[in-house]
Amino acid sequence: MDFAFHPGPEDGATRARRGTLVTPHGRVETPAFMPVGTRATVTGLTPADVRAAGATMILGNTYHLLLRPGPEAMRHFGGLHRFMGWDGPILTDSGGFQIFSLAADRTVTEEGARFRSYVDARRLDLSPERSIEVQTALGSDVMMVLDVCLPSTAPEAAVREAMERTHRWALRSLAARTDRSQALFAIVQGGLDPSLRAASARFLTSHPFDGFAIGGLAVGDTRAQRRDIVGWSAELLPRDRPRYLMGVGTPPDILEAVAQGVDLFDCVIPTNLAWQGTAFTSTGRVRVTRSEYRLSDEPLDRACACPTCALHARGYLHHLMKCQEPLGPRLLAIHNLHHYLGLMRGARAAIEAGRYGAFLRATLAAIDRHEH
Ligand code: PRF
Ligand code: ZN
Repeated sequence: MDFAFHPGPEDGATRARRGTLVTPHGRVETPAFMPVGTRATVTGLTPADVRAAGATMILGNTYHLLLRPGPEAMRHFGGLHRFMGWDGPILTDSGGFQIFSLAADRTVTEEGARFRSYVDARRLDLSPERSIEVQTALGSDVMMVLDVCLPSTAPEAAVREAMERTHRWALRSLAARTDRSQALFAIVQGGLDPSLRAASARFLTSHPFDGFAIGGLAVGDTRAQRRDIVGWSAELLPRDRPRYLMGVGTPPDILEAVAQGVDLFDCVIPTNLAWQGTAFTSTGRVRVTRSEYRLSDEPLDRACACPTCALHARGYLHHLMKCQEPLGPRLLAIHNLHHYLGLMRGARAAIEAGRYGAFLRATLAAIDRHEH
């Protein structure tokens, strides 16, 4: 089965919408959150854990997998799905963001990026064509174009140049795709400037991409700035293609973007914060390492039906984190993913019932009451 997107019912009062992605590895009901499996693993969790938490689609990273184990290994194992034992849909990021945020000794020209591998100090090249070639070896269901991602604070001339190069690279990526069963999404850039964002959305949507992402956010911008940019960008994206907000964010960020018509999300926050001992709950964040939880009999979240909350008290999780037992972050990551994916399930049900606005207000109020 090839890739397709079926837009579904709209909320009505907000711009939130239901939808279904159809991919060669199954269907994804949207709005959806993709757990991040950067190095062919959602750290500490098995594919069965990730599935049980309610995930249907996960994200992998071209940049990390190019460095190790490399595309030859990926071809040897028959692609990322088989390699990691995840048989559901996978979206792979292009490496664009990682080159600009992580790579050492980086030079970027019109041709592409050249940088040094953190694994063995080799010089590596990543051009738009090479990124597509690697994503083809990974065999992901959705590939992303290589883009130029600057900090939100970059000067206007640099933001414009980066956006224009992103556009040229997007067209080169489209021309480089060989396997039409792999979808290809373009990435809207343009920093915090409404007219650049609009120009980027207009340019990219005049070409036959399967979906459109909003990039360049959560890189030094505020929540209010993100909301504005998502609004300007989402408005100009076609209704019949999925809209994906890259690398965002906290539950309020995500739920607000759903109200603006965004369909897809990924973020390392729920899994990374688990490793630092932070849980997301229906009443806000809980830092389980704090001494006040040492003798707590409470589960992380009374409203949560996850295996962690069914069996374990905050006091036990506190103990595991204090002892640096690997089960501690694992139990927290399981809970956090259940929480995020439960919010998305709630959002989808609320949209279908035409009461997304009320769902959004109630969910944000429950978090705010406790976090402030
Ligand atoms: N581009 C790519 N991946 C990304 C982003 C981007 O702008 C972001 C936004 N900060 C997260 N991941 N290719
Ligand atoms: Zn839980």
